[in-house]
Amino acid sequence: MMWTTTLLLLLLPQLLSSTPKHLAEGHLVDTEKSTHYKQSEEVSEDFPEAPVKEPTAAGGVRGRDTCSIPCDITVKLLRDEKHSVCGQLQQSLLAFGRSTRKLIRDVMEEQQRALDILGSQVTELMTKVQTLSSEVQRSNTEMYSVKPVQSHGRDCSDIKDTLMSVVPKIPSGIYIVHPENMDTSFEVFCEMDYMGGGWTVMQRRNDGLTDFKRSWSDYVDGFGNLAGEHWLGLKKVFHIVNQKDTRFQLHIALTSHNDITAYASYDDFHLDSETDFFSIHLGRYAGSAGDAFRGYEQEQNQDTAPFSASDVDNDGCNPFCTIENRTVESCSSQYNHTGWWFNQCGLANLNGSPDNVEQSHGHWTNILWDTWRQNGVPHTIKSVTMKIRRIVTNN
Ligand SMILES: [Ca+2]
Repeated sequence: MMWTTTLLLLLLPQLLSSTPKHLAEGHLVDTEKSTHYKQSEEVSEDFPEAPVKEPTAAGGVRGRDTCSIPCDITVKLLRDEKHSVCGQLQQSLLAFGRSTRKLIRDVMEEQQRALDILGSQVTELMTKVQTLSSEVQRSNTEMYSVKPVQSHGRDCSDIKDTLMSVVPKIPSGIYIVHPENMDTSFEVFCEMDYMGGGWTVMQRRNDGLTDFKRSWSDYVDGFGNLAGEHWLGLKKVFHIVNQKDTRFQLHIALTSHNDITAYASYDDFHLDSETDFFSIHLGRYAGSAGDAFRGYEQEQNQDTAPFSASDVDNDGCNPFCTIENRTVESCSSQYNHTGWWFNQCGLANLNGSPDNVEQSHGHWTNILWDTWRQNGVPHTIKSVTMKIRRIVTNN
């Protein structure tokens, strides 16, 4: 005990002189501060302009033997250095943030400019498309005289007879007709070039763009686009062909998918009134496509048959027919819900579709004129028109 006290007394002055001031004042050099110091030392390598520390300073904290500079100065220097490095880091970070924001802004502005250019290009293209569309429409209008020609007549034959003496060439197109004994006038497409002209078109199928799956009332009133596919309407046709002192012929022109043409012509054609479901009456046949209206056997004969539609059944299948080993209750339903003068269903249905599809969901959808064949196989028909014209009579 005695020698320990003596030793402490001997060492005390030396201990007091080497103790850092802040320790003497009650401060602690904690591990956090040591860590800061080490970090500062490491950072200073990355920033050459920062004051370089004498390595001995570290030793100064740890051991009194190498502490040549007073420790409080060392700590102050280190703190200053830390502040300087932190300041520089902060500046760098700020600068980096600023340049990043600028970069993003620039990229966004560039993309916006690109989008603006694309937008204006799209607008320009749309304008061009619209211009082209209106040009096409205009040329169609000119080609087919979609705007009705302001010359009236009872039907296209009547108009042709009237205009023939005053116009050198009568154009095909849409005309206004007003048959005898009818309250109103309506538009029709007149073919003025085909076989001498004067034809009133009562049906046309050529591109499949018009839906022919229609109800009775549509087939009575007519539908479609007169310049393209259409069904003029049973009522209008009835009034045209039932005018006083007139007789009409019916001409059916067919084109196959391999562009072969054929026709069927009937030298008399008229319809009964709506009370009798617009039953069809046909005269003598002439042509190259065969008489599909009458077919080969009496039960196929559609001449004098009333008209049927999907909602009005006059098809002679009552309660049903057996066709190609199939039980058919409604010919209209079986033939894709089209309207026609079906009779058990018969060999003709010109309201079928021009699409080259043999069957669709068990229905027969094609344009049917079954007597027009090649090597025993019916032609696939891609277009058809039915048109009527006055027959010159002596009385
Ligand atoms: Ca039936």
